[in-house]
Amino acid sequence: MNSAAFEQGGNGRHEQVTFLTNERKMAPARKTSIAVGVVISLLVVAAVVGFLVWLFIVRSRDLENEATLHKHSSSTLVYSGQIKLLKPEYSPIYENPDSAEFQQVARDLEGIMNDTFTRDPLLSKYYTKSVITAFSEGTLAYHWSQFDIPETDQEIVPELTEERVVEALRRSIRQEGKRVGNIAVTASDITASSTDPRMARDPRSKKCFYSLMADTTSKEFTSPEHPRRYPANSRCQWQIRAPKGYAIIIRFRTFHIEDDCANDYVAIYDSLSPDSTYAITKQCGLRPPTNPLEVVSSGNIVLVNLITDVARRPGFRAVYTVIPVIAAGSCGASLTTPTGNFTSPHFPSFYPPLVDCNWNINVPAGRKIKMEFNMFRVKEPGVDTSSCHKDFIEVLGKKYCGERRRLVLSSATNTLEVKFHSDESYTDKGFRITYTAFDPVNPCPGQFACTSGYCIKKEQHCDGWNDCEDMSDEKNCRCDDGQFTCSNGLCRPQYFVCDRVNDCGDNSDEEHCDCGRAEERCGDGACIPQEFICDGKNDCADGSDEVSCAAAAGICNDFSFKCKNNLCVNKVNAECDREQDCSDGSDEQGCDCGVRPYKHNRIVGGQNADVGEWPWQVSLHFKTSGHVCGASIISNKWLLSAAHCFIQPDSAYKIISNWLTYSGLRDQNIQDTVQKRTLKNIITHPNYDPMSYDYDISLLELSQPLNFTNTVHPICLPAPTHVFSAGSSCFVTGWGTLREGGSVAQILQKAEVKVINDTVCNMVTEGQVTSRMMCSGYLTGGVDACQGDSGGPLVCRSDVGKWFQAGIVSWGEGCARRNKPGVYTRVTKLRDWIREFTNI
Ligand code: 4AZ
Repeated sequence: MNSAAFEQGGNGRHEQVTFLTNERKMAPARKTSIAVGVVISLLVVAAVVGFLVWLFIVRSRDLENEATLHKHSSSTLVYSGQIKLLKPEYSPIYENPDSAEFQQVARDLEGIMNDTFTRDPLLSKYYTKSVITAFSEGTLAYHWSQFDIPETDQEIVPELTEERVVEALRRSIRQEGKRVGNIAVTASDITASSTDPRMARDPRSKKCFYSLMADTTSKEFTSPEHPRRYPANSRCQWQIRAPKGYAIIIRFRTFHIEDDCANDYVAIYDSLSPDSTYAITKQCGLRPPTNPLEVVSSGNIVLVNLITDVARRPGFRAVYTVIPVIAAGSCGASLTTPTGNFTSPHFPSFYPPLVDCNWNINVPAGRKIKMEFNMFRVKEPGVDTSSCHKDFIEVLGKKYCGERRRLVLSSATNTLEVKFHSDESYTDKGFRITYTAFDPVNPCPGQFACTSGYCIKKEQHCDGWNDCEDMSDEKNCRCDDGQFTCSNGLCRPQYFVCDRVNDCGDNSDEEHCDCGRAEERCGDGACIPQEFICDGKNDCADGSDEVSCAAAAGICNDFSFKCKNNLCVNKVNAECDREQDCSDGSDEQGCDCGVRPYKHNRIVGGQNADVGEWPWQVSLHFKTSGHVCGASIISNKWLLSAAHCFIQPDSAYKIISNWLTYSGLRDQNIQDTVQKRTLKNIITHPNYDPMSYDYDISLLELSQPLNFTNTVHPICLPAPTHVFSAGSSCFVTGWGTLREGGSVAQILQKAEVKVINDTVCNMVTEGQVTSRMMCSGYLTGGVDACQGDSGGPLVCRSDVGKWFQAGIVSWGEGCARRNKPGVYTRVTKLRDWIREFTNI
């Protein structure tokens, strides 16, 4: 019964309680059987309790332990490299993985490797398999071996080094003799290096594996399903060969891989194994057509891998062809002209691995040589630029590597030797160098000669700015009355002192700026009493006394970020900073803006913008006059511009049908990616004042929405409380005139400008700026917006890499003049007005 009761009840504890409760009421004649029942019950109880204890205590502890162990998941190590075979002699038949010859030798070699690793006391525990993937002249066999380490043995991983794997192979081959079947192997010519297990492919499996033969014609290969998106988790490999005596050049015509190289990438090897010793490069992201990836091998083999995860992109289209090995690696020359230039081999394609070049420059006796690097990228992962032990250029006994923007070197005599060396791994775009002979007595005729070798305009000497880049133009200068003498000898305008910007470079203009006792400094340098900090009122003109107030968490003041639910965040620039600050998440909404889909590279120098570099930039064309003003994309239907582009004495500028907008444009004469739109509406600010240019802002509604692409993308609008701090670098872009009174640009121009302190801005404009305006540029002049840039954006990059529009090009006294920076409409001040009309 009990057991039946147990079985029926299915719950031991409940059944037992009922039984005991009833027991006390039973007659003595039935006591014995009851006692037996009790004993059995107690035993059952004990069993049940025991089971429960095991279930809840012991088992859960085991599960916990298991969970801890799961934190270290199992790992796979793959080592890939090459083995030199003395026999068999090389034959092209080994290039075909389907041939009986390939399969026979591959099997024999795999056998040697299997024996090696299964006999090794450590490696045998984790060894899974070895695969021969290719043969090339030499005879070189390419291999990889896989080791799977269970989660319980993770501490062993550091012991499974490439040295350990190579050593095991060498030792085994030395001991076992050098022959297996038809194969003869030397123990010394074996390499292996750790590689991403996702690159371990077997050519016999045929899955996304290709053998290509390069010749003098251009042939093409693409990522799977290109131009549609590549499949998730693609692991593809292209082995490319060329006839003996040739190298291979691969030019990627389109390249769009996911942006994070840890997930998706293309890796190229100067080998047929994904052996990191021979890696040429690893790339990901979206490359603009102006910055294509082009690589050159050192010999007649190259391996291209595509590795992807779940994110899918269009992938790539590449063309490949051959160049003679002699031409591929040939470089260097004897140069005797008084000026000239030279580049790394195949510039701007990647230079090949394994080259050594010498340039010997010789100019007439009595002259010296000045050499300028216009472009310099000789960068390798993990190389310290102070040692440059891999690829380098050597001049005057010093090695240079890494990435440099500009560098000038001068020789001590009339000859100069430049050496370039690339080793077997990782190559880069290289360099372009120009040189000139100069007279050491008068190195810069009519100009000031910097110690750095630059020649600068005489007026730039002692103007307070480091034009020489080594300060040599600003040393030993006498400062004027209105100037402050920095500790490093620089002269700076007096009003730069204590403005919280390090204008001297050595911070001496910002020392001794303490406010009085019991006072604090505002962001703009003004002093306020300490008790005004975080008192809920704005005492500093820039609100810096109320921005970071712990006690005021959630309390709204004029400088708080206001969430959609009307709660406040007291944090500087809380919007779109990839951290959720508002409880309703509204600070991180509408943040698909201010990013440029194309990956940009410093190779694109100068002031010409690259394709897709400023995808929010718009050109406004008026009737038949062509470009007259700029604008920025703030949504697919709305553009932001200046009011003065439309409010002119000639009322034709107000007529919407007279305008055509061009988005996705770089070159005014190339309109292939352009999206042209007519206007539906022009809204100029009702307070716009054509005398003072106050409220110089307009909104343009498009008749048809824009399609966002790689070259058309909106800019982020800053919250009204967004801070663009004085001294920070921003960019202004446009097709405006290249100088005052000049003609407009054909190619979109970019200029880096600095946000100028409001007090300084007010001084230099003699009080003409209102709170709806801000200054940006340089007081030395030289860099500025100009006529035709009006309406275009001034954009600044946030800490998380998003671009925000700080200003709209509005006015200035001339262009790029000294002490006359550009004046911009302050977008933050008019942010609410923008929202009112556009709901953005
Ligand atoms: C203009 O006329 C203009 N230097 C725009 C910007 C500046 C000057 C003039 C700033 O459109």
